[in-house]
Amino acid sequence: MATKKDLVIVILATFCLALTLFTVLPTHSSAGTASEYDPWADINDDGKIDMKDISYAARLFGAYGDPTKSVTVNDNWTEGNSTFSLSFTDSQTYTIPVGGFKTATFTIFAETRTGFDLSLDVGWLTTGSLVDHTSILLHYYETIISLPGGEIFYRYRYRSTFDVTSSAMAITIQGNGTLIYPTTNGTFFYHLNT
Ligand SMILES: [Ca+2]
Repeated sequence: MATKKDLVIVILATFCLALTLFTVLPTHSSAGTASEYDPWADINDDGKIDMKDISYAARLFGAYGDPTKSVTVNDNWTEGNSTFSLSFTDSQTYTIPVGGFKTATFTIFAETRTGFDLSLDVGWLTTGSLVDHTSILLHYYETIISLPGGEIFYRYRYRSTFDVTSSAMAITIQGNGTLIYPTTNGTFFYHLNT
């Protein structure tokens, strides 16, 4: 003997079948269609809403419970920072293990009284050896006249994201201090993300 639950399943299945038959051109893209993909409705997480999702819900029709959903977060990241103080044309190198991450974002804030460019070298290391690198000149973006006698402070701000293609990266920041105003002070930040 058919139960009420069975009847509901039959009605739902019939409705879905009719829906399928009257759909002229099903598409995987949400563009140009009346309904948009909702990952919460994709019960089996296969990237499409179809009978498999609906039949699963139909089988559980009438059930009650706690609506809290378990979510797995795959995103993983780490970050760090360090201050530097470079005299004259000294340089500071940071070697950062980046294995297992996809992107590395580097941010530098610095201040000097020279007004010359800072140079930055971004290197990719494999088993400790430099396999590739790129050199970048950092230009100051702001001048601040803050001292008597016309001394000028220059501020630098840099941020860029690189694809990780090795197990470690070496970041070298080099100052361009003069004999008169030799010191460049700043902070280096890194953020690694999967
Ligand atoms: Ca699905």
